[in-house]
This record gives sequence, structure tokens and C-alpha cells, in this order.
Amino acid sequence: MSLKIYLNGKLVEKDQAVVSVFDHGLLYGDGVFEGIRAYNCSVFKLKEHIERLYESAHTLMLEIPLSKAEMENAVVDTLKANQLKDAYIRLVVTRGPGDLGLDPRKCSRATIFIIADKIALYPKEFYEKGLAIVTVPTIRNHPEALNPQLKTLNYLNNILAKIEAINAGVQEAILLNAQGYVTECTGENIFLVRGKELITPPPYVGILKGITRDTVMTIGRRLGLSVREDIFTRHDLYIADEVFLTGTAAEIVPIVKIDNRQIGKGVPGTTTGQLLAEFHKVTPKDGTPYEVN
Ligand code: PXG
Repeated sequence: MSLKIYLNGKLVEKDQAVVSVFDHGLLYGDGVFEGIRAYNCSVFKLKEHIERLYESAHTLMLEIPLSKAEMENAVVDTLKANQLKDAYIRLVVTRGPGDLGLDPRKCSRATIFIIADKIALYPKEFYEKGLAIVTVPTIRNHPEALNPQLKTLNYLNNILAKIEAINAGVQEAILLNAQGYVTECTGENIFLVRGKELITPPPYVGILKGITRDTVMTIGRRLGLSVREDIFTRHDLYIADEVFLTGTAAEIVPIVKIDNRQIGKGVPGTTTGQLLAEFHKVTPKDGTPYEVN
């Protein structure tokens, strides 16, 4: 069965899911998106993703012609139409087709599409052995330029960092901000563990407020860890007991080497393992199929 894509209110075949070359999402990266995951026919943290999407759109003064409830239903309908149990869902809203100038007022209607596809999981090895990553020269966008809290279609800051990681022969990049503080990776948030402390950078350093990040902070507190947001440097990462990344696709990935410095014992840490085990307990198991929860 070929993939059915939600496009502007209709479910269409993949080949029919096309947008205009005049769409400002394409011409200027003018739009917002979410990467969402479904487990066992149930969309994980759907409300949180929809909320973040509408918040990003609000700051961009991009009007989404659907209510949040309608958007939630559109996501679930797309999942259902493709009979997917476990899926990666990409929800995109662009400024829509306009003319060749920047003026967003020329775009009369937003373009909305939703893709629900099989999830490409990270190799098991990443979780079992942990990843080696590097800090890259490209800094994270300054919050007063394009605030990293907005999940926009303009991901070139992240893509440049990803290219630098690939050039260095690793999978992922750590981006610092203009002051030299650690922000996040190209598509994941970062945490460090020191003793019973679990620390992650605060949003104002320039990060996306990850939904997995929020979930992990809650789980950490439940496990009795002292969880806080704080600024820190590369040095703090190098001397941490454990470091890990969080994201919708990745869940929780242990980091065992940064800039050639071994982290902790050089193997995935026990706290990271505990958090991942607890995380798996909160992902949907057998909820009512295809219902908004
Ligand atoms: N930081 C950035 C910059 C992100 O793009 C996260 C953190 C993690 O947020 P969530 O809400 O997922 O916990 C993201 C989101 C992919 C992919 O296919 C992942 C993201 C964005 C785009 C693509 O792996 N991650």
C-alpha cells in the first residue's frame, strides 16, 4: 500500500502530495514543523507537540487555518489511513504560496501537510556502546536572531553543524552559543549527570525546548535525582560522570566520548540506562487505537 499524505485537508497519494515552487516554505524556509512519534497506534505527547507548533507559528505571525483540536485529529487520521502502529510523523505548516518577494502578506493561505511513515530507528549499537561526538565551530543561532525555541523550517544552522560533525567522522555535533556555553546538538537536547545531579541547559542559552527533554526531567525527579537547568561549558561535559542526548527519534542516547575526551568510564552510564528504562515505561503500550490521548 502506498503512503497516504495529509495535504491541506485531504489525504492524497504520495505522488499527488506536491506543493508549489512559489511556496514560501521552500523559497524562504518560512514555516514551522514538528517531528512526532507514535507507539502502538498511539501518538506520544501529541498535545505538547501541537502546542509547540502553534507557539512557533504565533511568534512568526503565521496563522494556522485549523484549530488545535482539528490539527490533532488530522495527525491521528493520517496515522490511521496508513495503518501504522509505530511511526514517525512529520507535521509541516508553511506560509503558503506567494510571490517571489519576502512579504508574507502575499501568501494568502498556509500549506499544511502531514507525513506518517515507518520509523527509522537508530542502530542498537548507539545505545549499547554509546556515541562519540564533537563540538563544532558553528555556533547556535543567537536567540535574538532566530530563536532556537522556534521549530522553523530554517534548519541551516543545524545542517551546517551536522556537516561539521560528518567531516569530523562522527554522527552528531554539540553547538555552543556566542558566549561559549553548551546549547544542544543538531536535533537533540543534551544532559549531563554528576553524582545525583541531572543538568541540562536552560532555554535562554539558545535551545529547542525538547518534549523528550521535559519527559526526562520529570522521570529524573521521580527517580530522586536533583534535576536542574543550568549553563555549563565543554569542560563540564568532559568531567561529567555521564552525558546523553534526548529527542523524539533518538529517545535517550548515551555519549561516551566528546572531542576525544572519554566521558566517565567510557561506556553508557547506569543513570542513563535507568532513565531510558523508565522512559520506555511511559511510552504508549496498548492505548485505545488511533485516539487522541
Ligand atoms: N533540539 C533540536 C534542535 C531539535 O530539532 C530536539 C532538540 C529534540 O526535541 P524533541 O521535542 O523531539 O524531544 C529537536 C527535535 C529527526 C529530527 O528526524 C529530529 C528533530 C528535528 C528534526 C528531525 O531525527 N528533533
